This record gives sequence, structure tokens and C-alpha cells, in this order.
Amino acid sequence: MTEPAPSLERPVAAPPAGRRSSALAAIAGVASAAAALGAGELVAAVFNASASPILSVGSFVIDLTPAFLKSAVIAAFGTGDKPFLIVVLLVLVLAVGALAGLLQARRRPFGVVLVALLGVVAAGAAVTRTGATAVDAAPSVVAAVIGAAMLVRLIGRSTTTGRRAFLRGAVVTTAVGIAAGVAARALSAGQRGTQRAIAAVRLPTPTATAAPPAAADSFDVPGLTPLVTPNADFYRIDIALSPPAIDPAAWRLEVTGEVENPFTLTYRQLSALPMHESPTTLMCVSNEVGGTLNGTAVWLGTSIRDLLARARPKAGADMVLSSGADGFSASTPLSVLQDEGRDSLLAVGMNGDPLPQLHGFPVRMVVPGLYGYVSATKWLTRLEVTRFDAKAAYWTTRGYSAQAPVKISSRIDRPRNGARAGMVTVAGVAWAQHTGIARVQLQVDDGPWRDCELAGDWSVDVWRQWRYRWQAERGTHTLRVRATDADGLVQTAKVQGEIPNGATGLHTVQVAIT
Ligand SMILES: Nc1nc2c(c(=O)[nH]1)N[C@H]1C(S)=C(S)[C@@H](COP(=O)(O)O)O[C@H]1N2
Ligand SMILES: [Mo]
Repeated sequence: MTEPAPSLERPVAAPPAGRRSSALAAIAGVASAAAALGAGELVAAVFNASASPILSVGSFVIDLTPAFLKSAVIAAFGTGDKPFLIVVLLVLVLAVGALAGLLQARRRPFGVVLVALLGVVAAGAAVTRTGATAVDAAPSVVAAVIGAAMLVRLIGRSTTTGRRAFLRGAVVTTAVGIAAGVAARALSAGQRGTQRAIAAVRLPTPTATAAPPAAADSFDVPGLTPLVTPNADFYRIDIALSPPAIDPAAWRLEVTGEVENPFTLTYRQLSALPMHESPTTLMCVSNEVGGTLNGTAVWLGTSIRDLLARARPKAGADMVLSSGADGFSASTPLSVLQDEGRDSLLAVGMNGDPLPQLHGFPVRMVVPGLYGYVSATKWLTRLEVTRFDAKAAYWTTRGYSAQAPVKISSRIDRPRNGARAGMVTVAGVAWAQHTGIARVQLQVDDGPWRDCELAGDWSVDVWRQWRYRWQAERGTHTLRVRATDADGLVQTAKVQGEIPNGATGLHTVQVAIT
């Protein structure tokens, strides 16, 4: 008879078994979720990038976002709103994974049920996207199956193997999931194809080129917004979590609705139409007073007015609803698009290059004088002639106005804090697209409004630079700017937020002069 071997365990010092096993279960859940995410992204990357489970759910969330929330997120994160949303979703999925781990350990099979539910939600989001088919559920289904399988396996191991072996398994599972996700980003089939297609585009020769800006149309002042915004610096705002990857050979534009002569154009046909260049400043309705959600480009495109003339709108129609491949739509007054004096374009080129993917490749709309959300449809697929009382566009159903001309505004770009006392150049831009800027005035502290010097007027559709030579004294000063348009309308000081049709107020900055 031998004594039982003395136990090496010291029950008093070890954490209670319950808490320890909970931690292991949560780790198993997080690792399974990571594996599921990686698998889903990889399958999507190979077949269809926009069917990615995380992007589909993200787009679904975006579509549910009301005006006030959109406005708050853009105010907080600017054009970083999309990375922010993705990070929030990833954290959420990992948290739900941890919960699934706990459930699976305590109340089998509810962990697996939770994973399956998540898969159903993602699959639902994927198949309800614009242009999606049932096959787009595949990445979410694969993700859920992998997630459930890993959960069962890891939870099993958490009770049958030693802690080190279990942790090793969990770490490997997580690492494989992350590697798959990274590979998916790099591989994303459609996105690479689009970059190749863009590189292969030969822009049509314009029948009319834009007159380049005269030397007098811009000031050479450091820190002042350039007259033309380089494509790489151009602001980007849209609901597309991953930009649509459109093959120009498969692209079609449908011109339809209340017209005598509906027709469809291919990219080749569109490119063969007369093309001309036109500089226009685009403006986002979410731009705060003094904000930078705006940019100017020389667009190359064909006249929307001519296309509409060919379609022959019926009497009674007063709106064109344009749709993008991402599910976005914009309502533009028919009269604006038919206006003889306004250069409304279906653009294929931007500053001499084919339209970049983020800015709407292969074709987008550009309409001088209207906020982007009611006019500047990217990844354009359809123009439907209709009526404002019959159809509502994407943002109209979420709290914004159906019609929204750009409001006159102005911005102070410089000087920065720390400028030296003495002669200081204050400078910025002012805009009243399609009307033009007639006057810009600056107020220092609570002094009188003083006229600023204006750069030349390249086009009434483009912002205008201004500057003011200021004899600055040491101390902190308040600078305030206001513009007057060519019709004599003075920019209002009344503060109004961007909802429902654009912010107003005067850009006011404090500068410390040293
Ligand atoms: N397809 C599509 N087009 C779109 C949008 C969108 O979400 N989807 N957003 C609009 C908005 S709100 C603005 S301000 C402009 C921005 O154009 P940019 O990203 O090229 O600067 O695009 C417009 N066109
Ligand atoms: Mo916008």
C-alpha cells in the first residue's frame, strides 16, 4: 500500500476554478472570432470585396445612420469616419466572440448559436446591399462555420488539455485569423482589377480645354489653399465603406424614367461623346464653417444637358435622381441640369487623370453650385428623370433637404499661431459657386470690417483666394471673415448647423502673435 502522491497543486493559491475557466472560455471565443473574421475577409477578397462580412455590416450601419449621427461622427473624425467605424465593429465582434466563448463553456450549444446568429446578420447585410446576389452570403457563412468549429474545438481543449497547450492553440488560431485578414486586404481581387483598369484608361481628347488660371488668379502665400486641389489631397465623403470596384467594360449608364427616349450607354460610348474641361469647386454639406470638406478640380466630362436633351424629359418632370453603385442617390433639379449657363458634367477625368476610384471611377456627376449630396454622384449607374414629389434621395430620407444650393462662405487659412508681430498676411478662400465672390472682408478683434484683396476670378464655379496685409501687434487676436457674392448677398453671421442643408456663420479664429 502506498500513500497517494502528495498533490502538487496548492488550491489556496490558485484562482477559483470558475474564474479561471471563464477567462479561458473568453479567450477561446475571441480567438474563434478572429479566425472567423479572417476567413470571411479572405473568401470575400477572392470573390467579391464588397461581400466582406465586416464591410457589409458596416454599410448596413451607415445606411441606418441618421443625419445628426453622421454629422457628429464627421465632426469628430472628419474623413477618418470609416476607419473609426471598422475599428468599432471589429472590437464589437471580438467582444461578442468572448461572450460566445462563455456561453459555449457554460450553456452548450448557445455559444455556437450566437456565432450562427452573427453569421446570419452579416449574411443578411451582405445580400441586401445594392447590386448584391445570394452568393454574397458566402463569406459570412464561411466565417460563421469556421468560427463555430474553432469555438467547439477550443472550448473542448480548454477543459481537456493543459493551460499552456490551450493558450498555444488560441494564439495560433488568432494569428491565423489576423494573417488571413491581412492577406485579404492585400489580395482584394476586385480592387486590384480596378487599379489596373484605371491605369489602362486613355482619356478622350477634350473638344474644349479649360482656360488655365491666370497668374493673377492665385496668390503665392504659404499656407493658403491652392486654387486647384491635387487629387491625392481631395476630400472624400461617401457612404461606401469600400469604394465600388467597377470594371469599365461592364459599366452601363441607364438614362430612364419620365423620358420619351430612354437609353443606355457603355463607357466606350460615353467616352466617344464630346468632352470638355471645366473647373468646379465641390462642397460637402457636412462642411462646418471654416471646414475643409471641399476641393477644386478641373473635371473632364460630357454635358448632362445634352444627354437629357437626347432622352427628352416629359412635361411635369422636375428632378433627376442619380444613383451610384454603392446604393447612394441624389436628387438634382432638372432645371439646374438643363440650365444653358451651367456646366453640369458626367465626368471621367479629374485634373488630367482618369477619375480616381475614391472619387467615382469610372463616371461621376459634377454640378456647379449644389452640395455634393444632391448632385455629385460617384460610381454613377443611373439617371432617372422623375419628380420631387414622387422620389426621395438617400440623404433626404435621413433628415437632409431634397434641394440644397451651396451657401456662400469663407475661410481663414493663415496665419498660424506664433506668427511674428509686424506685417502679417492673413489669407484664405471664399466661395459662392455659380454666383461668384465679389468682396471679402476681415475684422480684427472688434474693429471695423476691412476689404481684403481678391485674387482674379478664374471661374464663378470655383472658390476665390483673398488676402489681407495686417499690421499685427503682439498678443492674442480674433480674426473674422465674411464674403459677399456677385449678387450682393452678404454671408450671414447667423450660426446654423449643417442639418438640413448646410452650415452658416462666420469663420472666426484666435491667433497668438509673438
Ligand atoms: N455614389 C456616391 N456618390 C456620392 C456620395 C456617396 O456617398 N456615394 N456622397 C456625395 C457627397 S455627400 C459628397 S460631398 C461628394 C464628395 O465627393 P468626393 O468624395 O469626390 O470629394 O460626393 C457625393 N457623391
Ligand atoms: Mo457631402
